[in-house]
Amino acid sequence: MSTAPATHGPVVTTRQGRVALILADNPPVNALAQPVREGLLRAVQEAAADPAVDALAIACEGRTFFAGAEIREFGKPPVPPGLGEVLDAIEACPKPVVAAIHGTALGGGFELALACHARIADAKAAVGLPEVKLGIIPGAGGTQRVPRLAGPVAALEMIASGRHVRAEEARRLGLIDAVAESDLRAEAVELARSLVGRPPRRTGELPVPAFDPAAFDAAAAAVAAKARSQVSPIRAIEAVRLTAGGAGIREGLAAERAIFRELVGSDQAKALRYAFFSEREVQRVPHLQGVAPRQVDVVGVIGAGTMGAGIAVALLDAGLRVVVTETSIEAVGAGWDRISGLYGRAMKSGRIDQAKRDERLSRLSVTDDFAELAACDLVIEAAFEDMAVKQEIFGRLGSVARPGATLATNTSYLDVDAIGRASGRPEDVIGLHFFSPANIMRLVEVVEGAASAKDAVATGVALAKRMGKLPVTCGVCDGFVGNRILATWRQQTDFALEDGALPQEVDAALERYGFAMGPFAVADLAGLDIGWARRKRLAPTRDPGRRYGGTVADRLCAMGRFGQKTGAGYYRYVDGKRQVDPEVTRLVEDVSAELGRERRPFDPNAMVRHVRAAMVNEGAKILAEGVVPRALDIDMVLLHGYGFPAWRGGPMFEADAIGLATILADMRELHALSGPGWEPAPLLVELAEKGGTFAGYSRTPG
Ligand code: 3H9
Repeated sequence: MSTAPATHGPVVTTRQGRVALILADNPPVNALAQPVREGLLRAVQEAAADPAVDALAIACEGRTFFAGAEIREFGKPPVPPGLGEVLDAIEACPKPVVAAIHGTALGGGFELALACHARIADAKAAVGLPEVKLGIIPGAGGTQRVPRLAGPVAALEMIASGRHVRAEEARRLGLIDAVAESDLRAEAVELARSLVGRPPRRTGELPVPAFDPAAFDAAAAAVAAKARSQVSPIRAIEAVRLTAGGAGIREGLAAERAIFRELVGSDQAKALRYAFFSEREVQRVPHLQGVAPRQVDVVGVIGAGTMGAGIAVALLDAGLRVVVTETSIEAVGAGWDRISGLYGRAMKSGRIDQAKRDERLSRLSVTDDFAELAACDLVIEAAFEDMAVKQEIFGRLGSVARPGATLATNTSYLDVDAIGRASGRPEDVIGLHFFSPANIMRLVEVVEGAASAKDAVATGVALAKRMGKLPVTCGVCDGFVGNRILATWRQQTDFALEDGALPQEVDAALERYGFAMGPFAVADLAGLDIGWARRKRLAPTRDPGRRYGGTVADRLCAMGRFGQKTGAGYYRYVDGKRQVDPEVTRLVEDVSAELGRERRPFDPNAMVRHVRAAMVNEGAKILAEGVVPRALDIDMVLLHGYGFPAWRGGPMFEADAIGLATILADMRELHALSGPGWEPAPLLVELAEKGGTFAGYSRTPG
């Protein structure tokens, strides 16, 4: 081999003395697409055969080491060489091969590193096997090689969670051999050189370290319980158990590969691939393409309640300067305590250290002087959810904020247009609907009012991204996308109580469907009083011809049962533990009798079908009204803000997969039971009748 670089498509080999440095470059994330696999195979074979080469180092250009298999190739006929073949060549290489990891080595990328004879990573790098999040299991040795390095218990935890493991922890677990001190590539080459003359340490040939079988069983049981109906974590247990049980590497790899192949074509994997790509697509808002956001350095937050404090923390975490306003000196003190309290908790859990906390709080000021908002480029109002309160604030804000500042309301339901008009400059006004706790939850609905300037909306999107959030842009309607859909399907669960179900039965059915928590347990956690206040406010304008459904909740509230915080709600709470309450059972039965509704045996499947149909029907209305342009926008809201199971893709995706004719039939059944207001949406009828899908739907403008 000459010392001139040898190029095989996206893979180039250079020589560092007697070490071949193999560099791959496949932007943006070095996915192991076919040309990369082929290039790597040839480069490794050449270096192995080259008498002038003693050792090999594999590294990547760009922002990261290999981020895994090319996901877009899944479901298509495989084109050789397969990743397994490439990894076999690396592991079998008679000369030492070292992986130099920067960025993230994920999935097949980390599996490639595991097939090398040693691994070095830079201090900021992370490794992981996130395949379960795509509905599959590692398919190129991850389930077989990680247990041989880190032991089966740690391996199971890592594979079933799909979490990223930082370099230092990876070193402690034995997954990598060294953390680079300064120059990753030079140190990788040096490491390769130091291994020359020793027999290569092949991960696949290592024995599985001794472990406690009871600990493994406990970890497996925990994984199975958490997975609920998601298949991939359960199948991952199977593959790791095989290694733990002493299977040889060949047998293990074959079994792993068989499970991988089986899962890659499954409905859950398809849904999770859709969720992966939609999460990225949703951030490309068609009508905002090319619109430059406004510059934002200082952000104001009006109100330091739970929501305002959470938003302030998220802004500080993103490196911004933050001015929080409150209405009195006492409230300023309480606001400061709330915000620093959140940092206190973050420190306690080890998420940040004292220096970081101090630096973040140094960018915060809390004041009772509204005029200080004049210094802000963007202001987020997080005051009480009341139109009069918000309009009064925006009236003042309109004159205090500097020209060109973006003014955002964190409303969950209220009309952003009416709030915008009160400011006198509605073109600057948008909605930024955060979810509680705002420093943790990823979803933000960016609400575009009828008069909002495009660059104001783009500014909201850009700020949310900068905060590490997932912005979904939508138009104005009652409850926007998420709360509007939630309101409809929650009503179906309320009806179910009146028609024969008990809260725990409904919760169990929806948890089996895949929600992390059933709706009544969630209601108890969130507090029943807010919904009660809203129902009382809307009571005078409620259509008496429509089924109500709120009677059970109203009665609970009238008894002072506001949920977990009062020790009782749909359940009772003893020492913080949720328990079924016979008093609620009686109350539910009494309400049915009073309303004259016959209590029938609860049919969980029917209820789930109705819940799903209600979601999809409302989604169809949202699409037809142009509140969002694409079905995927709706799915991403439900997945990231409402606990909808990701492995179902989202209600609109699932509806397409089931077939819209079936959903329409469910909706007709639901209409018959629930009465006026529950008619199938015209778009659902239209698409079902012509065999269309929501994914294929695009609204004719106008
Ligand atoms: C696997 O490896 C199976 C093996 O066990 C067995 C094989 C036999 N493929 O997220 P970003 C795209 S399964 C194709 O915005 P970031 C992404 O769509 C795989 N495309 O960047 C986006 O495209 P666009 C296991 C991919 O910096 C662009 O790259 N690996 C892939 O915020 C930038 O992505 C994973 O599951 C891919 N593998 O985050 C890792 N990855 O610009 C998945 C990304 O058109 N990837 N793209 O929208 C990630 O977690 C993040 O992308 C990463 C970077 C952390 C790497």
